[in-house]
Amino acid sequence: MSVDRCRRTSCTSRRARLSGAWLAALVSAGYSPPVGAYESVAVPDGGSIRGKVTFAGSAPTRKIIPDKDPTVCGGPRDDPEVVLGPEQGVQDAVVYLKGVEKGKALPKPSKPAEITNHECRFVPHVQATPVGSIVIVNTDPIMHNTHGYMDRATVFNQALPLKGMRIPKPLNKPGMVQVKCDVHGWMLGWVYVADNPYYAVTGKDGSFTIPDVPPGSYTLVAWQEYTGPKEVPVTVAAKQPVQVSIELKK
Ligand SMILES: [Cu+2]
Repeated sequence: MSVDRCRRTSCTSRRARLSGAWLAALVSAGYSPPVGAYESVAVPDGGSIRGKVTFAGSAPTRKIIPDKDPTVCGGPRDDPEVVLGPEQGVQDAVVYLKGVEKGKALPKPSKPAEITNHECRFVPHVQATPVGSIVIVNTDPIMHNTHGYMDRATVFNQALPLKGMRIPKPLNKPGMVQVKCDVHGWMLGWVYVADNPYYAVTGKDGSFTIPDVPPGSYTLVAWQEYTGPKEVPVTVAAKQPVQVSIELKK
């Protein structure tokens, strides 16, 4: 992609440096050109997106049958695939604006995000954090092996044999990370890694607010682990709230 950019300007020598074997080596080493990177600007006239995510129908469940460490992990249970609150509101949906090029600065968390192995569940089950890092925690007196994937590629893979372990791991690439445990096959969690600040995780009633959005037209994505993503167009006017309702279904 940097080659396209070079075509419009004059950077023949840079193109030459990045050509052929060099570029292949960089790409295979995980390098991706910083094209389309998010730009931080002042947003004096931002509007807000307020909305509610709902689910059509009754909440499906999945059967969990722990086959290991029953004193910590508990017995068989039915876990909801969609956590529903009042009026079909969906808790723990991730809502975000797709492909935003500029806006307010990405927040710097006062401390890194954490995902905790607790009683053989990931707590929180769903979270969102800016690119940066996450601390993997084990509060159980048994071994967990926390394994994060993005598009089937490993993001982190960390054994935590002891209670009280806290291991920081980088989260450099934006996108949805599926978190599993290599010891307890039923454990499942999700971390949305954001490269722009316009995201939210829905509360118990399915509501969310995304503030300080530069006026313009966007694609809003609502994602839930069972239904997958749904995209809706949204237009934000200066200093105005816009209300959005999103109904998810499988
Ligand atoms: Cu585990």
